[in-house]
Amino acid sequence: MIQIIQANFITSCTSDRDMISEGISEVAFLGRSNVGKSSFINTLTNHKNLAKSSSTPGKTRLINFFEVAYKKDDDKYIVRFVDLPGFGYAKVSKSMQKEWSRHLNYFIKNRASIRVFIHLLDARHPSQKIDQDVREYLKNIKRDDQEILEIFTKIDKLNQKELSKLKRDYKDGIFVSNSKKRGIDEANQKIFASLFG
Ligand SMILES: Nc1nc2c(ncn2[C@@H]2O[C@H](COP(=O)(O)OP(=O)(O)OP(=O)(O)O)[C@@H](O)[C@H]2O)c(=O)[nH]1
Ligand SMILES: [Mg+2]
Repeated sequence: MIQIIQANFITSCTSDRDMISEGISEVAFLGRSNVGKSSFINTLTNHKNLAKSSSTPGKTRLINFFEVAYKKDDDKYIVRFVDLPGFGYAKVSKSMQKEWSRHLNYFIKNRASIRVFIHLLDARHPSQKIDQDVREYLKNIKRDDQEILEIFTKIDKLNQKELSKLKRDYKDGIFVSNSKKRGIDEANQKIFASLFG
């Protein structure tokens, strides 16, 4: 039985210069703006407002770090969750979007502590161009000691038939609802397995 027994906010980093030091294994959450990254961190850790979520896209603008303690049998494992700003948020200026993506790209590629990339996709729109691009991008930059997990959010918005089809189409996917707390235990087991084998 694997459980998260503790989670707390560490810090927010705005640029490469104020980045916190590495060393502890990290899980990076990425995906389109509004897909439910921050909400997923909250449901995984069983906290209401650890990561700030909002119905307004573009809520997360900094790189936010959380310290998380997993418990398995009698052992405790400390890791970090990293909540990243969403891609494709239209309501900021082009130059700001460019600055963000440059900064994020640098972070994702150079952060040695990242062990797991969590790519979140909206269960209702699983094959958007931007997600295909993210999938390719992650495959290309992934090192041997890193894993990628694809998590489909908002499955509460699908009917049974649509969900079955999605599961057939994405055999390795993990399917969750943050609002209905579905799929969360399985997600935690898979994240833990990706981190610690
Ligand atoms: N129905 C439903 N709504 C969800 C689910 N997960 C998140 N939401 C809603 O989707 C909206 C966006 O959620 P966030 O967690 O802020 O999304 P985000 O990916 O962190 O967004 P950015 O920080 O802007 O990149 C909020 O209104 C959430 O309540 C889910 O599983 N089901
Ligand atoms: Mg967010």
